[in-house]
Amino acid sequence: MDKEHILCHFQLRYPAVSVEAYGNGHINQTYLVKTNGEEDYILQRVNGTVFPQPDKLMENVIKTTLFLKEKIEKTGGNPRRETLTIIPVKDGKSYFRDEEGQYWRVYLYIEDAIVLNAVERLEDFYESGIAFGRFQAMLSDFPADTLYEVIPDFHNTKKRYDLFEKAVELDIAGRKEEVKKEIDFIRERREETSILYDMLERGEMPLRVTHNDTKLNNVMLDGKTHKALCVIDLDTVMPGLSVHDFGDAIRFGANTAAEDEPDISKVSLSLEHYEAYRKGFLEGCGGRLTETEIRMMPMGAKMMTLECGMRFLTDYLQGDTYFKVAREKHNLDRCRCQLALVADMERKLF
Ligand code: ADP
Ligand code: GN1
Ligand code: MG
Repeated sequence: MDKEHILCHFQLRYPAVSVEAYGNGHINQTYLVKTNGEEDYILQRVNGTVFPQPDKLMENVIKTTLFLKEKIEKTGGNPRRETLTIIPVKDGKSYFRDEEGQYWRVYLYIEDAIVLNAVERLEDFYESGIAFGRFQAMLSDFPADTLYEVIPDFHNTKKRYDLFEKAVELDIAGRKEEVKKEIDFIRERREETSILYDMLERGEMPLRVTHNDTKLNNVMLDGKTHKALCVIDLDTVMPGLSVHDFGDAIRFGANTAAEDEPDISKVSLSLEHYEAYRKGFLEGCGGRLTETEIRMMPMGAKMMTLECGMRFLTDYLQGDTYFKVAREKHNLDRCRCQLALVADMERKLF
C-alpha cells in the first residue's frame, strides 16, 4: 500500500504534499510528511518483528505521552514541542493496520529542532544528558506497573549473554569461525553481565521507568538555542535501571568514533564527553539518583556497550535479521567497535 493511501486514514489537519524517507533509526521505517499548512508529520511503520504487539506498544506510548503532557503543561512548557504528539486515525485509534498487517503511526513533526547523529559540540551532549535526566525525573512518579513490557528482558544483560551463546552454538549463518576473537572477548566478561541485575534483585538499586534507548538521535535539541527539548523514540519505555539509560547514551555519544566505524583504532572513550554527559544527566535527574546508582554509572556504561556488542554479534551470527544493515559485515563492524570501546572503558573508568 502506498504511503499517501495510508495517510488518508489519519486525522491530519493539512494534506500531505510530500513523503520522504527520514532519519537514521535502526528499527522502524520513518518518513517525513510535508504539508503546505502549519504542521508537518512523521509517519512510521512500526517494526513488527522487533515489536510483535504494536497495539500494546502504542498503549504505552499513549500513557507515557499523556503523563508527560500534563507535567509539561503544569510547568508552563509547550507539550507539542517537548514530547511526542500522536495524530490519531479517523476511527480514534493511535495506529493504522494495513491489509498486509503492518502497523503505521503518525506523530506531529517537532519544528525548529535538531537531532544529531554524532556529537559535534560538547555542550550539545551535555544538553542531551539534561533531556534524558529530566525525562527520568518526570517519569519518577509514573505507575510502572501499568506499562506493558514491550520487549521482555530488553536490557537483561545476563539473558542477552545466554542468547549470544545460543547464537554461537547454532551458528545458522555459518559465521562463527570468523569471529572467534570477539566471542572470546565477550566470554571473558560473562560474570560481569550479572552484576547490575544481581544488585537489582538484592534491592540495592531501584527499578525505575526508563527510556532504554538513550542514543543521541533519540533526543531533540532546540534548533536555535541547542537547549534540551524533547526525548523521542518512546517504544522501549519500560521499567529498567537508571544506570542503563546513562550508559547507553555514553556508549554512543562518548565514543570518539561512529557506532559502526570499521577502523577500530579510531575508537576510544572521551572522558571529557563522559563527564559532560554525566553532569547533564545528574542535573536533569534533579537529585533523584541514589548513591549506589551514582557509584554504578561507570558499570552501566560498560554493560550497555558490552550488551550492544553482544547484540550486534548475535545478529551477525543469525544472518542480520534484527538491525537494519547498509553494507556487508555492518553488524560485525558495529560489534567490533563496541568491544573496542569496552576495552577502553576498562582502561579509563575502572
Ligand atoms: P527508530 O526506532 O527507527 O530509531 P525514531 O522514532 O527514533 O525511530 O525516529 C527516527 C528519526 O526520525 C529520529 O532519529 C528523528 O530524527 C526523526 N523523528 C522521529 N520522530 C520525530 C518527531 N516527532 N519530530 C521530528 N523528528 C522526528
Ligand atoms: C536500536 O531504534 P534505534 O535505532 O534508536 C535499538 C537499540 C540499540 C540501537 C543501536 C528497539 O535503536 O536498543 O541500542 O539500535 N532499538 C531496539 O544503535 O532494539
Ligand atoms: Mg531512534
